[in-house]
Amino acid sequence: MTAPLLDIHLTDDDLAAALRADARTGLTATPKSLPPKWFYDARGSELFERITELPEYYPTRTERALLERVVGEIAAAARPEVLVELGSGSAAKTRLLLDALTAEGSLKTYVPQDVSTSALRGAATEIAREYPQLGVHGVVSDFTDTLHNLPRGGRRMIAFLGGTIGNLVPAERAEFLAGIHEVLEPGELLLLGAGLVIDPAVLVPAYDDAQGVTAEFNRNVLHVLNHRLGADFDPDRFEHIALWDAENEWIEMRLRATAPMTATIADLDLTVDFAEGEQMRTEISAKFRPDGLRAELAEAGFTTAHTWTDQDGRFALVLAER
Ligand code: AVJ
Repeated sequence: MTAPLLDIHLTDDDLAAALRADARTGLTATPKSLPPKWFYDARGSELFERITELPEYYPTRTERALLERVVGEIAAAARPEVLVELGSGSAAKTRLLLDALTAEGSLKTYVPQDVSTSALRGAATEIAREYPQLGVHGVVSDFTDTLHNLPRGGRRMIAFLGGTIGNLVPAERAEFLAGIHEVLEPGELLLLGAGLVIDPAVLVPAYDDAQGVTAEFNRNVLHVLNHRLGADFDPDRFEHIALWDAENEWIEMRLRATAPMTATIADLDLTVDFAEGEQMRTEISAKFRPDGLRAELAEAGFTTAHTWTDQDGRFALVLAER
């Protein structure tokens, strides 16, 4: 086995500065909001792993089963030499893809990307050991603004799975997809996983589970501000809200102040007041219609090669070509 390469384009200082900027912007805005990327410290990542195992949270297992069913078709259609995986957090899907792509015989290099150096180093080392014939070249970066730091050369397929595209509002999505289009060469590919618009009676409980794991995940962003920015939020006095916005076709998670509160964010020299009942947006998770997804990809310059969906029409995998 060759030790994996690791390019670090994002330091702890960069991350700390980004958190400070996001917290200041979001907490001084009206209405207040915080970006979902800050859920994922060690505790938040663990809570997300628990979410993926909840009976109500269908996306992860649906995408996985779909991928299991069609990964051979994806491999045969795509035949990439390089697999780039954005936000390579969870390893199970990676192995499905790597198994199929190595069986197809085209794959030479795996490029996992993540914001966490420690998570990426661990995952890259593990994959390098399991797939000794593959070159592994990890990239520590923020996927929304560091696409240009991806290694070039060899026909690439960028995989962006899990439905994380849904965390972006339409304008951000357009910019993100155009950015991917820009870094790809003609003939290179994007494999996108996206949650579909389904019955809100199924959708909403997936983001508001009976055990309250999602509620704790939502409140975790306040724990992150407490630990990383010396804030003094009382997370337990914020209530979890998940609602379906039918017009925008996204799930919106919010934290609702159950009493009037003042929080001090020491590292920002900032004090923020919450009125009783005030709601702060912490995440959108947009759901798509296959036509809409293809239209957004076309708008960014892609041609859509294939769309696969599960039998219940809950999740889609789209293979798009530059
Ligand atoms: C990891 C962004 C795909 O939007 O479904 C899970 C995050 N939020 N439960 C999603 C999440 C609440 C998840 N993604």
